[in-house]
Amino acid sequence: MMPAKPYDLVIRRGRVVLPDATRQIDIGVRDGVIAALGPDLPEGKHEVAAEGRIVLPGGVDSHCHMDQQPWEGKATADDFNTGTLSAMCGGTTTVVPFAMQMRGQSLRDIVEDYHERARPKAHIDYGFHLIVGDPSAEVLGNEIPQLIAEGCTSIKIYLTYDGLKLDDYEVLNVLDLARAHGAMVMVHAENDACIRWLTEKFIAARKTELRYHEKAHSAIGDREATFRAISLSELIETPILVSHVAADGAVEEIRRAKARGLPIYAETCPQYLFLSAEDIDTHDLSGSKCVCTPPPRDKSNQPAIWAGILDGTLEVFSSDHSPWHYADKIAGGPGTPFHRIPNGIPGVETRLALLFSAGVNGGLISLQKFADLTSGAPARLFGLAPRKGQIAVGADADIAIWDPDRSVTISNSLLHHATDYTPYEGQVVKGWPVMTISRGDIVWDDGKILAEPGRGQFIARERPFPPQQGLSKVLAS
Ligand code: DUC
Ligand code: ZN
Repeated sequence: MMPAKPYDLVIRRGRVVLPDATRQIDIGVRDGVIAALGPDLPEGKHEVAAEGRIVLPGGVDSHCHMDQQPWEGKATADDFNTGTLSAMCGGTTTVVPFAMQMRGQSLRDIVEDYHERARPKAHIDYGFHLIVGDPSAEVLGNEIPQLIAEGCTSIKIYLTYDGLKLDDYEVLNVLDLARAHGAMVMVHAENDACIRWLTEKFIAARKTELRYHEKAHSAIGDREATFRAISLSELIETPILVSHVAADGAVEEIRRAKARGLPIYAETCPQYLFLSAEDIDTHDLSGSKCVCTPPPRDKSNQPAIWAGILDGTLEVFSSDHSPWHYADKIAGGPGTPFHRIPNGIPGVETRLALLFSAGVNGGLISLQKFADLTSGAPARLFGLAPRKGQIAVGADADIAIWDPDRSVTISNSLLHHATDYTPYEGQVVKGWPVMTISRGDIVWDDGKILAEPGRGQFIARERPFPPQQGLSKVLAS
């Protein structure tokens, strides 16, 4: 019998976080794939000593904006080079940014352009969600079905934002299409009319300070839009994922929908646990560093977000990384009214450490739960599993090795994104990713960047759900 080919890499004696247990074992990697898990594996060509470390599946960040075409006037600060570099240095091995179609554009053209932007620059693997801002007959009938067949198996829709927002009729069309093709639909669920109406009233009353940003994006509007999205999904009988859940009302609606057996999934982000409306409420424009939508809410909302994480109402923890240079945030100068501050904050590199510190080291969640929120669940829900999202034989060797005891004071100087600030400056975390491995390559080794732009690969994702050919109940009745 031929002797087995040696492993390219063996990760030795770490505490390996498997889907159902944590075990002190070795991981043998061959040809970029996990080939063996177990004690005392034979020596590999390359060895990594992981004793005392926690070995987690590399993070999957299923909500991050990179090199997106101008959004509210300017392009995002990160392209695929700096965006994926930042992700990888934070323990993430797969990102799914957004190919964004606005009114009048061809989605096919946007996706082709996005491939060109990503291919030469990405350090780690990536896929694209399809933002559908103009669900014309051509887009629904031809472009989206082809793009889904090519591996872009998720759609993002907005219920607010000029140039992007869909009305309920259009939402129904998109949901119907997703049902037929087994795609996931992510919904940005804020009530557009409430935002516009409240903004107009505040501005007319000269209430222009940054703190009115949170008030204009009322949590009542989030609850309404979340319930509406759930209702439209129920009518069409197709799953949705509610993006960036920020407040208790939306959590309650999602919990109720799940209790009724509806296939409603949901995501939250670090800004709803580790920032609050207080961070925006500054006398100068420095609070703009935390302006995003939905906005961080009052601190009293944070327990509801934790409760949603703990009871499974919120199954995905993503970053919504959407970086701006600070100068672009404050380009309007002193006194800029809240509604003229561009929305979005960076966070792709700090997402995992913030949750690990407060969640795992804080004793709130297990390592399995952490791995599922940040890697397993997004991989399953967005068609990346079983290749991504878990440490298992046959999966890609996408791995992050953590020092669970390292204390780090977050500072922008530590991070690799292109923007010049982090909203988490000064926050102290315990637990830090010290090595990232992507398809068996060590790409980040405790301060050393070992990857070149362009090594990341586009991942054609599976359809998350079986395509439904039959009529939904309401049409068949
Ligand atoms: N909110 C989003 O949903 N996306 C990008 C920026 C933001 O603030
Ligand atoms: Zn976003």
